[in-house]
Amino acid sequence: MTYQALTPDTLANYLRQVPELLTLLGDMDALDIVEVGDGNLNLVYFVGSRTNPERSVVVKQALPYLRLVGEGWPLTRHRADREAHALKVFGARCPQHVPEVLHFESAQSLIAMQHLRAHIILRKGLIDGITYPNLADHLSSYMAQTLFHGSDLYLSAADKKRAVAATTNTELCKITEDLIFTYPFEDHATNVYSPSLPRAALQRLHNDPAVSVAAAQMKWVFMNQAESLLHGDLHTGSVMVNQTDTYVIDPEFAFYGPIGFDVGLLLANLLSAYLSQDWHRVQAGQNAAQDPAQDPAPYLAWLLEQVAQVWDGFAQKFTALWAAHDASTGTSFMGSGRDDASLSLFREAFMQRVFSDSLGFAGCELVRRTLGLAKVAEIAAIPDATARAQIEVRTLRLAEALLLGRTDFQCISEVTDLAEECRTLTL
Ligand code: SR1
Ligand code: MG
Repeated sequence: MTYQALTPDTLANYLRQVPELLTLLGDMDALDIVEVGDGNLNLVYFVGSRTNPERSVVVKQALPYLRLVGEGWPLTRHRADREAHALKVFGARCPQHVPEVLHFESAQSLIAMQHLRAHIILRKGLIDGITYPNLADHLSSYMAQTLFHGSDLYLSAADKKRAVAATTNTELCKITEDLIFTYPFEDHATNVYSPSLPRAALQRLHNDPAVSVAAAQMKWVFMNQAESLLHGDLHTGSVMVNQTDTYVIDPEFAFYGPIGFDVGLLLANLLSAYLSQDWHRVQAGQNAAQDPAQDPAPYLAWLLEQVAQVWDGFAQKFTALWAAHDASTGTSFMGSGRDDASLSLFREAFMQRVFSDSLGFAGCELVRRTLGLAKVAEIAAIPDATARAQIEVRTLRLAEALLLGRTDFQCISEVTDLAEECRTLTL
């Protein structure tokens, strides 16, 4: 069948012809099919039985253009192949945090997967001030498992090179290269500046050669450091949560890149949640008749704990996987017969370099979420233009300090201290 962008009606007919989905969904005449996609790229359908809510799936279909912009920004549907492959690889490496693929058809660019009915998008949960007791533990485990097992520290040199070749993702990498590392750092036509953002804040960033150089250096690392199979777009909109589980979805940007890119994007989006809380918690207090004086402090502290625990947990788990692998195989990336001191020194230096990379990428992500085309709801949905600009100025200052000082930070508490300082800056 030639490709067809599906509607609720045509999707129902499609599903009838897929035996495994027919079995799973049961009575095909009693299905609710709703398009729920609010991302930037694809169609997303919730498909569920009216008679048995347990019987449901999510169907994701790539469009031949960028949904955020429309047909004026054509895009091949290759990303669905990339996503299906990445879901399978990550699912094998970390099954507890990756939704199961139930069906994939490349010709239709269509993936049917496990429906996470009891979960919500993490970004929304953070805007609503919800805490998740397992969040940092789960996300640090996910990153350690996926990033270690895709690297030369685990795979044979030949397998790793085959994996790099099999996962090129030229078009979506180009989106990242342009929209994260290039356009936000110049006065580009695709940038979107919020109405009250002071020109001085913009000029401070755009006119500083050190910032331009640092952004270009991070872009170079992104394009040239094929360390592991990355998720490639690991922001808080790519995570689904509830009080017990955490799932990482949407790896269509997956490719072999620098380990710090996944870590840095996640840290940046947690920091963005932190910097925007003053608005959201005050708003929640004003809207809640029973709790008019909501104190933002506990939630702010919880968010910074997540930042710290995500990094520390990731570093500890990645290093532990590495040490255990070396011990069980009796050899290491360095070669065989190396003394423990050399092995430890190499691991420490490696993790410190990943830390610096992560902070540089976090800085770029924070800049692009403020000045670039693709915004984040915790900031962009603030209706009070002055309050929004205040948060944007703080975000840009934090971004600049992370980007320029990325190799100076020794530990994550220095980053959380800096975020606390930036949160108090005034326009
Ligand atoms: C034009 S696509 C914009 C952004 O949406 C995706 O989620 C990626 O973050 C991309 O940069
Ligand atoms: Mg996405």
